Amino acid sequence: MNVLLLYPEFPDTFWSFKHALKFIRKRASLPPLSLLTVASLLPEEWEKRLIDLNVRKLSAEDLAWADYAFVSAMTVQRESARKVISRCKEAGVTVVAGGPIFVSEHEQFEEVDHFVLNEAELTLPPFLEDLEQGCPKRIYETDEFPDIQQTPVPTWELADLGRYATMCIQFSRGCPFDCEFCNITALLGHRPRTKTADQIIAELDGLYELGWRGSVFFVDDNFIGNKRVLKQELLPALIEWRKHREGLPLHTEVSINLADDEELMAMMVEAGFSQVFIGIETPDEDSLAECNKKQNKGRDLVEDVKRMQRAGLQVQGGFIVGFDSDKPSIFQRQIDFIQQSGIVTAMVGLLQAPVGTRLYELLKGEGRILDCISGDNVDGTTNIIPKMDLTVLRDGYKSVMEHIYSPAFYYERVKTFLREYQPPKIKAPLDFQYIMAFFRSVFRLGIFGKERRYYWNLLVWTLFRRPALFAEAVTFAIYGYHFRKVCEVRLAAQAPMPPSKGG
Ligand code: B12
Repeated sequence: MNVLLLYPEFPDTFWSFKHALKFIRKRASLPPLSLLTVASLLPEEWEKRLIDLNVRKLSAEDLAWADYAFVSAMTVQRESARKVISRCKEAGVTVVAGGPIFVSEHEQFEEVDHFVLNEAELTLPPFLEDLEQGCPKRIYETDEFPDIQQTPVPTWELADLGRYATMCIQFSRGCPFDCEFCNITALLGHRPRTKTADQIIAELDGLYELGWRGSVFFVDDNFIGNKRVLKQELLPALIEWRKHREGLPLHTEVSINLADDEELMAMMVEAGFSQVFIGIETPDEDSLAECNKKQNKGRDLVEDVKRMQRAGLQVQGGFIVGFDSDKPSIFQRQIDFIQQSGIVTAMVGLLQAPVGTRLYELLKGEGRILDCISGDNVDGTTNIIPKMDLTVLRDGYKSVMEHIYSPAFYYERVKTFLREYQPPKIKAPLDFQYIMAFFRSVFRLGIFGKERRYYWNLLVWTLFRRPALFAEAVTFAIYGYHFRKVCEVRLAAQAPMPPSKGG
């Protein structure tokens, strides 16, 4: 059996990092961990080829070789997923699909032969058994959650590691919190399920043996969902593992209550974590109450962020505007918050209601759901009818994005962050492409960029004030270029709202 593992292309979005990746000559930020995991669950004797359309093309030869195509996608990849599925069908290749977009809208994909939905650890084995018996069904789904201590190590060998900026591994699935707009608990449950420390060490060993020394993203929904297991098992094992290794700075996603636990922050930093993404959403207490984001309420959120930065963790943040409680003053409050906290990478989106969330059910009941979502939560679209006047919301959103990514605000925010940040000490070998990225940035941003005044100001300021953070300053200058490019495209297109049916 010859199997293609197909990952559709991402559009040019905030998280694609397309414009930044060019500086380090990489094609994509992360490989598709879903398909690398599915590959390990398929029979060993099957021949497998990973075709991530973000890093390479699907050729006629690939299609002629294949019996089956296993496709994985999230909603934002809808358009590319449709195209690649059609190409497979035209070439007579049987299509099996799984992953978030198919869980929420499989009825929209008539050409797919088999849907293996939810977590493959539970749904793939019955599909494979039926296939062997010659009677595979169209849909395999479950409302149970597997024990991921049985999940095999991803088949890293299938990915061309050199084409990616970062690698990804997963320690846990699920989140203990219950934010109304988030579909994680619907997809993966409330109780964080964790792998063992040995599993994670085996996964890291696999990457290390393949020569990987770059960053690794723990793609957990909330890495600190089970603090006891972290403190007693995983982090001590990671700290020990790191003693004899170089490189591999770690990133992950956490909830804001990490700021309350000095010991946990210190252990994470010692284990090699240097960056965390947090859903901050809004500085407005009423809006936090409205969306049931209890863990963010009643806090000094700016101080929480600074505490993490001082501990050695760069904080990236997710923000939302368009809650029913939001007043027109929210836009300026979000700008002020983002600037004061020094959150350089701030993902700001309009409130959306994904299928499967409580918000979706609630607004459906109120007749306020318009259409399916675009899948990109930073494109200024929404599938809900907001309480705030649509023009006010759209203009306010535009003004937030224009402000926070304007060179003046952006570079000032980078300085705010660099002033606070205590970088963790991770010994990493010098990567030639990162040195070249500096020279490319000099050329593109420092000579030809509209932001050149701010660029040179930041570099000189960093050299005098925080010389140890020079690499971070260059990286942020490059990120800023990407964010501005994405904003220019999105805002110039006047962000269609709501998105059209089926993308
Ligand atoms: C890593 C990640 C990313 C990476 C993607 C990189 C990559 N190449 O994959 C980055 C950071 C780029 C990213 C960005 C975004 N992401 Co994202 N991301 C995740 C995250 C945290 C982990 C995904 C992962 O690797 N999991 C580990 C693997 C092993 O699990 P899995 O993917 O679920 O796969 C399992 C099953 O789904 C199934 N399966 C999956 N595919 C297939 C295929 C077949 C054939 C079969 C049989 C089974 C199967 O089997 C697997 C094993 O059980 C998830 C949350 C989550 N926990 O899933 C969100 C998630 C996938 N992202 C989401 C979203 C919305 C986004 C963004 C739009 C913005 C945002 N809020 O983050 C952007 C858009 C991307 C872009 N470039 O524009 C949503 C998707 C919802 C949807 N319906 O599409 C999720 C579910 C988070 C959420 N809150 O809802 N993301």
